[in-house]
Amino acid sequence: MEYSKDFLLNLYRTMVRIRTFELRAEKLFLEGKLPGFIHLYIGEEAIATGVMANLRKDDYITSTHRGHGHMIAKGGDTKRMMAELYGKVTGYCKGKGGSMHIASFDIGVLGANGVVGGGLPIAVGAGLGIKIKKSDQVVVAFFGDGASNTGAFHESLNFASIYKLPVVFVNENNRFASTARVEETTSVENISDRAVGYGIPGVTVDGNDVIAVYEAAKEAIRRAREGGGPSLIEAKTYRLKGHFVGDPELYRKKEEIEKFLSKEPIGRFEKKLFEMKILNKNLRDSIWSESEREIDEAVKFAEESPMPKPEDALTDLFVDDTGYDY
Ligand SMILES: Cc1ncc(C[n+]2csc(CCOP(=O)(O)OP(=O)(O)O)c2C)c(N)n1
Repeated sequence: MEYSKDFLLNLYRTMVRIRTFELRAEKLFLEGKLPGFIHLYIGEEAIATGVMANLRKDDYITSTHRGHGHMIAKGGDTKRMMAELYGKVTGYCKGKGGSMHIASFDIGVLGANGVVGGGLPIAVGAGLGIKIKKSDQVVVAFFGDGASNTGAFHESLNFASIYKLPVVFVNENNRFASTARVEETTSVENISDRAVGYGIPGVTVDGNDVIAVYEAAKEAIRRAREGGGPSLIEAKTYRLKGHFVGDPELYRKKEEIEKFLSKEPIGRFEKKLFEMKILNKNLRDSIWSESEREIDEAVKFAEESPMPKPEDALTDLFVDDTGYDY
């Protein structure tokens, strides 16, 4: 398939922006500037980027504890994201969500979720809402290989299949659930094989190839939008960093990570764009420095923003008026 130069460069730019954000978050966390926990998406950028290139602003996603990349690719503002990581009042959730729980309904991000598998039933609920409203929006649920072993995964696929909901389940198989290897915890070689049990299409793609992800998502999203129901995409990738920043990583050897560095999505795509003469050294350098500048500004915004007030600790936790008369 033919792609425009702008389209390909936009994919590249999005992946670079995610990587830059993540590398900075890692550095800031190690410097003790960020509270809580940080789980990085480094090495998995092609998945969020390839999927989101098919979505509209009014489509929905649900995300995981490793959700910064999803948020950036869906159109999130890195200033408000960074402020959230700092726990500041200008953050997406006024500093109360932190890294693992960023949500923004106005761009369709129904929430990142610290509960493994927790985003799947939420996506199914949103899919049911879309069906009742008879709109042509779609929902994408992102989740890890570990999440595919939870009850929530199986119930969600079953329910979405029965009601033919417009949900695309995107499994990010980065081969680890915390310290456990996928082959030790998962009954099938390909997580996409599980789609058969629910009567829906399932496909495995190279999750480090942004175009392969884009194409698989395009087909699944088209199908969902046209009323064809859910599907399952497994994007095989590799988590280049620890489970969280600070993870001693006793469960794998350095050589293993080095082996996967040659397959990482940004370098691979960059090579392709150089060969196609779409990218040259100057343009590449300017995309990376533009991205660094964006993140510098995000950090400045976050650092200069105020902390939430203690008396506001319990606001925004409950809905004041549901609109229902119980
Ligand atoms: C229901 C639940 N069980 C256990 C945990 C602890 N936990 C946090 S992340 C994680 C591993 C998740 O692995 P996976 O779904 O593959 O996502 P990845 O971290 O690889 O992106 C676990 C077990 C949790 N947060 N929620």
